[in-house]
Amino acid sequence: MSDSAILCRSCGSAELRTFLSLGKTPLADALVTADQLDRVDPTFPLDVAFCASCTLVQILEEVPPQQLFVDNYLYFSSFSPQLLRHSREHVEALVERRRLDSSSFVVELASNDGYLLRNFLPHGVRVLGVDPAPDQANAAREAGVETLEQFFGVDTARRILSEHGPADVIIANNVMAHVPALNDFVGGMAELLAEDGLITVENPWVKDLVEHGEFDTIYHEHFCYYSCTSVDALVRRHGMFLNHVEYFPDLHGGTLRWHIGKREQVSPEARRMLDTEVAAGLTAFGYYADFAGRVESIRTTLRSMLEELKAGGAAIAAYGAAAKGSTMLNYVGLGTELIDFAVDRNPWKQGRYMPGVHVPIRPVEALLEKQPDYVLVLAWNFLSEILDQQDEYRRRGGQFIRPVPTPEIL
Ligand code: JHZ
Repeated sequence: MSDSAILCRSCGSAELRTFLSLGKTPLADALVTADQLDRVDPTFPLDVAFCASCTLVQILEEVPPQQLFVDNYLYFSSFSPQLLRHSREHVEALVERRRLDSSSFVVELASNDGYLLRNFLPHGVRVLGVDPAPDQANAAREAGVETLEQFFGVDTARRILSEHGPADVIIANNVMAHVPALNDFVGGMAELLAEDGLITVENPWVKDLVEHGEFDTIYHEHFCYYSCTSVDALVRRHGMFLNHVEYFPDLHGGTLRWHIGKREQVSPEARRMLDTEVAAGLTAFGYYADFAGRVESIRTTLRSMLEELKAGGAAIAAYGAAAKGSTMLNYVGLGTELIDFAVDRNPWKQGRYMPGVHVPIRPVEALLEKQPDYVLVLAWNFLSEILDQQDEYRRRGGQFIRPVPTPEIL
C-alpha cells in the first residue's frame, strides 16, 4: 500500500508508506537576517516514508537543491575539532592502506571548505573537491584544495573523467543524504571510479536515528536516511558492491562508513551489519511504526520542562545554530518567549536568527557574559566537546539540557 504520489528515489517503487509527519517547517539552514525579521519564513511539509521495496527511508518533499545548498548554506565543516580529527584519521588510513602517492587521484563530493582533502596535500596526492556552495568552495581554494563549484552527477563525473582521468578514491561524507537525484549521483560515482578504486560514503545510520529519537536530524536538506540494506540495493543497481562497513557511534549521533567498489569482496563486518538490520527489523515497516509517538513524547516533555523552568524565573539559552536545531525549535515550538538566544562558533551564523522562530544567534562568549541558568544543547552530537569547552560556565552554576533521546537536565 502506498500513501504518496512520489516514487522511491532509489528503486522507483510506488510503495512508499509515511510514518512520521513533522508538519511544515522552514528550511533548516536558511538563517534569517535582521532586515528579514518582519517576514513569515516560508515553510515546507516534512513527511517521512519507508520504501517497502528497497527499504530506503526518505522525505517526500523536494525543495530544489540550489535553494538548499547555494542560496541558504552557511555550514562550514571546519568548526568541529572532532570532525577534523575524524577526517584526518580517515585520510591517513586511506594513504597507508591504498598506498596513495603523487600518482593517485582522490575526489571528494561535498568537499565544503577543504576540511578533509587538505590532509592529502602533504602526501603529494592529487585531489579535487566538488561542492556547489560558493563561500565554502572559496575557503577550500584558499586552503590549496582545487574545487569544482558544482553539484555532482553523471555529467560532472564525465567532465572530471575527461580532464583528470579516473579516481582511485572517491569520498562522499554526509552528502548522499542530500541528493534528490540519487541514481544520477551514484551513477556518476560508478563512471568516475577506477576499476580497482574505492568509494567511501559516510552518513548517519537510520537505526540510531530511530532508536535514539534523533528526529531533529530530519530536515529538507536530508532527502534520505540510510541503512546498510538500502545502500547495498542502491549501489548494486550501478554494478558496485557494499564490501565493508565501519561504525562511529559518537559521530553525528551514530555514523556508518560504507566501503564500495566494483569488485565483490564482502567483508564479514559488512555481512554482520546486513544481518543485524534484518534481525532488528529495519527492513520492515513495523520498525518505524511507533516512531511518531516517541517523537511526540519528546516534544511534550521538552516543552513542559522548559516552560516550568521559565515560569520559575530561569533564563534559558541554546547552544549551536545547527540545522538540526532548527527542526528542534520549530517542531517543539520554542521561540523567544522561552529561549533568549542561541550561540554558535561559526561567525557566518552570528548576528542572524534561527529560521521560523527568530531566536537570535550570538558568539559563544555570550554564555559567560549573560550566564543564563540553562542551555539547551541543539548540537547534542558535540555534547562532550561543548561540556569541556564550557567548563567555566558550568563552574559558575550554569546547567545544560540534552533534548534527545529523552529531554534531560545534565
Ligand atoms: P552540526 C550539518 O548539520 C549540516 P548540522 C549537514 N546538513 C549535515 O548533513 C550534517 O551536518 C551532518 C557549531 N559549533 O555540525 C557549529 C559550535 O558553535 O551538528 C555548527 O554551526 N561550537 C551538512 O548543522 C553547529 O554548532 C562547537 O564547539 O545539524 C553544529 O552543527 C562545535 C563543535 C560546533 O550540524
